[in-house]
Amino acid sequence: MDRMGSLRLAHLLLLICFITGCLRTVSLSAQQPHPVTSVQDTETPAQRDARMEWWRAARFGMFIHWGLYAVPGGVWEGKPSNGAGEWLMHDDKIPVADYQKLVSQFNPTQFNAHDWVALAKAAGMKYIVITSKHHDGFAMFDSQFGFKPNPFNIVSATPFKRDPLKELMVEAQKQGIKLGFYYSQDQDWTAPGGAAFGGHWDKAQDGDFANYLHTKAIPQLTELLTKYQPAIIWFDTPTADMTPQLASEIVTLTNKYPNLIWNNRLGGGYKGDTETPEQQIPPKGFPGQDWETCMTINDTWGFKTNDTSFKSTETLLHNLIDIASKGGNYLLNVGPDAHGIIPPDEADRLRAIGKWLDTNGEAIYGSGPTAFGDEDGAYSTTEKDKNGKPVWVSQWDWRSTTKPGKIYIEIFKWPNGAFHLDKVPGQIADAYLLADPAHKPLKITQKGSVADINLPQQPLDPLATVLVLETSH
Ligand code: H79
Repeated sequence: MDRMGSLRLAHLLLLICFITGCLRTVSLSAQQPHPVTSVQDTETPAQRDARMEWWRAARFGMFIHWGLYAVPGGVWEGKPSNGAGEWLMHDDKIPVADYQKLVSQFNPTQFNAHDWVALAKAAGMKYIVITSKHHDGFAMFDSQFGFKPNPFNIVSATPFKRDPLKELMVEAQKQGIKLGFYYSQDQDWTAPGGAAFGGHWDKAQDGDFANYLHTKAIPQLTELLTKYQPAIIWFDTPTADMTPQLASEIVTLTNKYPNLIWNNRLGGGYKGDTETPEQQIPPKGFPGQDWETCMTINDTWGFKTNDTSFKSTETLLHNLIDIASKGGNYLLNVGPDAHGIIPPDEADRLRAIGKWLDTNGEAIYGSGPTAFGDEDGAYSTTEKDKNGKPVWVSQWDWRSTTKPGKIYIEIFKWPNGAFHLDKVPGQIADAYLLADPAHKPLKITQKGSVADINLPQQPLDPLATVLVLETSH
C-alpha cells in the first residue's frame, strides 16, 4: 500500500461513498432486465475483442482533470481545503452564484493542445481521457446546453473563449493518440436537478433529476459524441437517481457509436466495458475482465496549489508494471493549473516513465498477465483488517508479463548473481536483458520447472530491468 502513496481518509471515504452509490443502483436493477440492451449485451465475443483491441494493448493512458476548479486551486476565501481540488465547491458548500463567478478569472492562455498531446506521447501513453464536465457542471467545450439563463462553458462564459476539447481532438488525430471524455452524468452541482452526494446546499440546485438529464446531460453527451468522436466516455459517481430507465436513455445514445468504450460507472445496472478501481490496484486484478486503475500522481485530481505529495517515478512505474502484470490499464492523472500548464513535477515523472518505455515498452504494450502469480505478495497469515479479513502484503521484488513464446520479468530488486524461478512453464531456450542492445545470451541453468538465470552485477536500469525468457514447450 505504501508504494501507492498514502491512501488518505478522504480517498477511503470517496471509495465507500462510490461503492454505496453503485450498490444502491445495482440492487435496484438486479430485479429487472435492462430497459434497453446495450452493445455489451448483444455483441459476440469476437466483436467485443475487436472493439476492445486497441484499449487492451494500450496499457497506459493519461487522465486529465481540468476545469473551473483550477482557478481556486483548492483554496477558498484564503482557506486551503483538505479534499480533492475538483471537490472544493462541494466541500466548502460554495453557493452556485459565487462559484459561477469564477468564470471571469479563467483565462488559461498558456494552454497548448500540441504540448499536452506530445507529453502524453513522450510518456508512452496511448490514450487521453479529459474531463469534459466534472461534478461542478462546468463544460470544457463549446456547448449549447446547461445553466439557464447563463451559459456555463469555457467558450461562452470565460475570457478565454477557446474550445480546448476541439483543439485536443485535432492534435490527438494529428499525433495519433486516442481521445476520450470524462463526463459527470449524474452529479452536477450547478444545474437544477443535478445530483450532489450528501444532498443539495443551495436552492439553485433544486429541481428534477430527469429534467436535468433531458436538458443538460444527454444533450451535452450528444454534442460530445457527434462533434468530437471520442473513443471513450468515462462516466462517474452514479447515484440511485440514475434508474435503469433513465440510464437506458443514455445507452440508447451510446449504442449509436458501436466502437465506443465506456466504463462501469453509468449506473442503472449497466456494467459497461471496464472495471475502474480508483486509487488502488486490486491484488489480483479482475481476471478475464477489462479493467483500469485510475490514480492521481499527488493526492488530488483537479489542480491544488498546496498539494506537493507527488509519488516517485519509481512508484508510478512499478504501479504501471504491476497493473500490466495483472492484465489491466493504468490511467494516470495530471491536474493542469488555471494557466493551462501541467505541473512540471507531474510532467517530469511522465517523461521519465516514457524514457523507460522507449527501451522496455515491448514488455508492456500488448502483453498478457504474469506467467507466475505469487510474486506480487500474499495475504497475511497473522494480520487482519478491521473486518477480520487477512491484510494483503505486497511484494515489490519483480513482476512478470507475457507474450506468445516470451516471458518478461521486470526486476525491481536486483538479485545477487542469479535470478531464481521455481515454477517455469516450459523450457527456457534463450534469456537476455531487453535493455541490452546486443541481447547477449545469459547463462541458463534449468532442471524441470526450476531455473536460475545468471545476471550481470548491476541492473541496466535501477527503476526496473527487464529479463526476457524465450520459451519452448
Ligand atoms: O474525478 C475523480 C473524483 O473527483 C471522482 N472520481 C475520480 C475519477 C470521485 N469523486 N468522488 N468520488 C469519486 C467519490 C466521492 C466521495 C465523497 Fe467526499 C466522500 C463525497 C463525500 C464523501 C470526498 C470526501 C469529497 C468530500 C469528502
